[in-house]
Amino acid sequence: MASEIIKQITEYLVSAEVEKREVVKVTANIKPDLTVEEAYEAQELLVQTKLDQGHRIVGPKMGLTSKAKWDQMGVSEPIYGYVFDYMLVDNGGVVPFQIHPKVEAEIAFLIGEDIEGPGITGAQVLAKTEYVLPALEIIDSRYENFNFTHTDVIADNASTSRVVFGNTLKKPSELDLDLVGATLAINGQIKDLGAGAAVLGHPANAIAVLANMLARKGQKIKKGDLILSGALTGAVLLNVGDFVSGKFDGLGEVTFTMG
Ligand code: 0L1
Ligand code: MG
Repeated sequence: MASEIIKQITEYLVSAEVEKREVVKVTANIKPDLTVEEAYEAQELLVQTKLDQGHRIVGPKMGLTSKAKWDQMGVSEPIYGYVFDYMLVDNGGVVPFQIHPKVEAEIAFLIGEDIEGPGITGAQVLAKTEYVLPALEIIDSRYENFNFTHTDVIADNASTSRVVFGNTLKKPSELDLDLVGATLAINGQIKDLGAGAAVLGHPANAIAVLANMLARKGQKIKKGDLILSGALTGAVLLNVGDFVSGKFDGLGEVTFTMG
């Protein structure tokens, strides 16, 4: 049973999302000493709130998966959140503008068998992955100016807002995912680029870390989960009307317009 303060944090963040309103970070406004455990408790309550509203989980997502982000945030572990069905936008579609969206190019994993930690490796993840596919993740922190601490962003469902999956599905054995390059272009101009190795050396490593983090809570990755493994590129700020294109080596193109 969640404590009153956890309920207050969850309500604060859910209403900010629904009302498309940025708010002061939880650690400045509600609980300065918010721990990682409490932040995931608030996230779990946020997830349960959405499930109670009738939304469906598409899969978990990994965030803060690069060494550069760890140094920036003063942490040594990625974070995770959850993607829901209402967050999905068709490839080529219009993404509704929320607060201050940013886009990242990612590789998604469609999981073919349950993956239960601890001790899971990237190789084990690849063996249990049905397909990999390209994705553009739109993150949209509910916090003013993306100003948050590690625990704030965990409570805020890792800034998750919208996701556009591409249409090219490949078996993981068909690609060297660490070598897959991606470019991110806005209105025809390349704004950033990267490769799979930016994600903990190999995107499958991020999924392995997820399995091991979930195991601490007695949870696992489930068959059928469609999981974002983390950003190959930096996060690029978007404006209304922007046309966004992510091109992935061997995995095709993903596009959307910012509505
Ligand atoms: O998906 C991500 O890597 C984002 C994690 C949260 C950090 C941010 O909002 O920049
Ligand atoms: Mg991301």
